[in-house]
Parts: sequence; structure tokens; C-alpha cells
Amino acid sequence: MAAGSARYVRYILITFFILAVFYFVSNSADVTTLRTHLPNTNPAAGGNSDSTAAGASPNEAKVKTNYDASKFPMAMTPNDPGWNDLAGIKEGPRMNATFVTLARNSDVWEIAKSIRQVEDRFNRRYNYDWVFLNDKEFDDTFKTVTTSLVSGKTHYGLIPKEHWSFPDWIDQDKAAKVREDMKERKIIYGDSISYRHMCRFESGFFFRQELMLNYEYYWRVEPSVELYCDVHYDPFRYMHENKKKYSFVLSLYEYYDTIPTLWDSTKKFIKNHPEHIAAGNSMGFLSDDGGETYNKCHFWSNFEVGNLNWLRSKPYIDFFESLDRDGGFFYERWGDAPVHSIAAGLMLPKEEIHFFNDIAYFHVPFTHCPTGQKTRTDLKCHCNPDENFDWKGYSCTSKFFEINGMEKPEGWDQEGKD
Ligand SMILES: Nc1nc2c(ncn2[C@@H]2O[C@H](COP(=O)(O)OP(=O)(O)OP(=O)(O)O)[C@@H](O)[C@H]2O)c(=O)[nH]1
Ligand SMILES: [Mg+2]
Repeated sequence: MAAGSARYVRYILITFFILAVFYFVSNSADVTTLRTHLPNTNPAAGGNSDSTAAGASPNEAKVKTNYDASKFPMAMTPNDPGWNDLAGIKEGPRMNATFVTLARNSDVWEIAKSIRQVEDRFNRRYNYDWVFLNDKEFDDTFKTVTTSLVSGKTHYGLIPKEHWSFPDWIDQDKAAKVREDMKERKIIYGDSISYRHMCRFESGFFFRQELMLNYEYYWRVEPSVELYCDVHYDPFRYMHENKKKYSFVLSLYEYYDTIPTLWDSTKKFIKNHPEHIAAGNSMGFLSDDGGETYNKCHFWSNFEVGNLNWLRSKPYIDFFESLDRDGGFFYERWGDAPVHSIAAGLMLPKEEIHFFNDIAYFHVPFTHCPTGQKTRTDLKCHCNPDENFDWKGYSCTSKFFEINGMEKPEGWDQEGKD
């Protein structure tokens, strides 16, 4: 009897040991693709939810949005404590945030350059995660190179077919004729199918990818971009504490032939959904005649720091679905930049859109180099101020300043003119 119960205990212990090993192995692997836990996706939760998401990301483990901000002041100017503290890992809270990049395997060396700059100028001290998305499987080279460069945890997602294909209501013949016509008229990417899938994906789906559901804020990074100045504070935290939902560094006029009916579709949406239009919005940035016509101003979306819960909210999804039904991603060549910009301009109160003057940035062919020599030297910038696009004739940033009653930075009328 005694020998029998000892055997029994042994069996229980062995079973327990096997279960413990299994638990350990399954939790130490990269389990992001297995996650079904979707924290913080409820827009009603607003921008203040403290979701320490389940999962293996070191960033998530660090996420802490219930913190005493006065204990960890953000160094916004050289007079603030901690300004010179650019070595080592930054103490203090982390937002539930990630970098996000849509890329092909062939983009590996160009995205490597972008990552290196983002890390050197900012993320090496903050170690935020980085999500990579692709319509094809990422190859080993892409994963190895990018993982070696990112200081946070990396995640690789395969985009589902339905987010990267023609919806069934699109008339294929009509879409093909448009591409043919745009090719003849030499409209950039006018004959490209993949570019259209990319624009539609960035407009309506990147923030709904399974890997993105774990986060509240994103910073979009493209291949071959440059960051020219040190980033002394956490832009995600800036967004959070200042209740910002969308941000930009460059703005300009859209190429009209790619969006001839986008404003008609927008007006239809406004009529159908007046409840989604924010009081105190930025209509003055988008239209010079009170909404009758689009002036083509948009924020350049290859750089964005934004709130994912806003993009996942009913107003934004209703807007995207209404545009998608109208078919202009395929019957024209609507870009995600005007789509995001019109959405932010109409459905957010204007205080929720932020211009990051101190994040210096280049994506061919435009540069945002902060105005003001002192700012540039304080931030150890390596951009040429003559190349700053902000105050040139084709930029809409002056308009943004005007509609927000903001004063332009000192020196704006001396630097980077046409
Ligand atoms: N996976 C995938 N990514 C793409 C594809 N086309 C574009 N991208 C990515 O989508 C983003 C935007 O594409 P870009 O080609 O840079 O478009 P753009 O910025 O308008 O034009 P450029 O001036 O050429 O940079 C980049 O991050 C690209 O790497 C594609 O077919 N597949
Ligand atoms: Mg690009």
C-alpha cells in the first residue's frame, strides 16, 4: 500500500514537471503570432488605459502609464533636468507603443539604415518594440538583420490576403483601364497594382493587424528615411500626456490627378455621418472655402506618430469603409496620406494633431530640419537648414500654424525659403 502511494506521488511529480517544462518552453519562444489576448482595443478606453499586455515583449513588461510624471520629467529644452542624459537606458515610464514598418524583403538594407538612425537618435535609450508587416513571408536575412539592429523586441507579421487584394465590388476592367490611362499620362505609380494595395492597406488595415492589436501608439518608419537630430524625450509619452492622436513633421499639397473624387467621397461621408465630425476640427487646413473643395493639403504619412485606438475607432473605420466602397483606391490612386489627413482633420479636435518641430526628418525628396539655429545645435542636428521644406511654397505647414493660431518658430522667414 505504502509502495503504491509512493508510486502515485512519483507519477504526480513527473506530470507536474512535464507540464512546467512545457509551460516554460511555450512562454520563452516568440509567441506573438499566437496571441489572442487583445488588450486595449476598445476605443472607449480612450488614451489613458494602462494595458500591460500579456505576452513576451520586454516593452510590454515595462509599459506603465499610471506614473507620477513629476518624478520623471521629460527633457523638452536644454534647461530641463535630464537633458544631457543621453547615455544608457532612460529611467521612467514606457507607453504601450511600437514602431511599425511595412516592407518587402528587398527593402532590407534601406530599412536597416532607417532603423540605425532611429535607434541612434532615440530608441537605444527606450527599447520600444518594432513590428514589421509584409504581404509575403519575411525571409531569414530580413529578420536577422532587423532584429540585430532593433533594441526592443521585433515582431514579423504576414498580412492576410483580404487586406491586400481587390474587394469583390471592384470592377476589374474599369480598374485596369484606369491603370493604362495613368501609365500613358505618366502619373507616378499610376499603373501599379501593388502600390494601390499598399495605400489601401496603410489607410485601413495596418492598425488592425493581429500584432498591432497589442499596442496603443505607433511610430511609422519607412525604408531610406533619415533622422537628423537627437530626440531627447519620448514622443509616445508626449502624445499620451498631451492627449494627441495624430502627428506629422512634413505637409504638402497632393498630386491632384491621384485623388480627383476623394473630396466628393468625403463630402458624402460628412453628409451620412455628421455625428463623426468633431467640433473645433481642422477643416481650415483641408479646405479654403469652408469645405466646398479640397485644397489638397495633407500630412505626409511616411512619418507618423499616432494613436492606434483612434484608427480602430468607429468614426475612422466608418470613414475608411465608406471610401473603400467608393473604389477610389483602385479607380483612382488614393494615397494613405490624404486619407489619414482628412480623417484627422475632420474627426479630431484640432488640438489633438501635433507638429513635431524637434524631430528632424527626411524622406525623398523633402526635409524637415528644425527652424532656429539654437534648436539645431541643442539637438545636435546634421541637416542643412536651407533644405527645410516647412516654409516653402509647396508646404502646408504655414496653414497648420495659421489655423491653430500658432506662432512660427523664430528664424522661419530667414531659413529655407524658395
Ligand atoms: N510588403 C510590401 N511593402 C510595400 C510594397 N510596396 C510598398 N511597400 C512599403 O510601403 C511603404 C511605402 O512604399 P514606398 O514605395 O516607399 O512609397 P512612397 O513613399 O509613396 O514612394 P517612394 O518615394 O518610392 O518612397 C514602404 O515602407 C515600402 O517598403 C509591397 O508591394 N509589399
Ligand atoms: Mg517611401
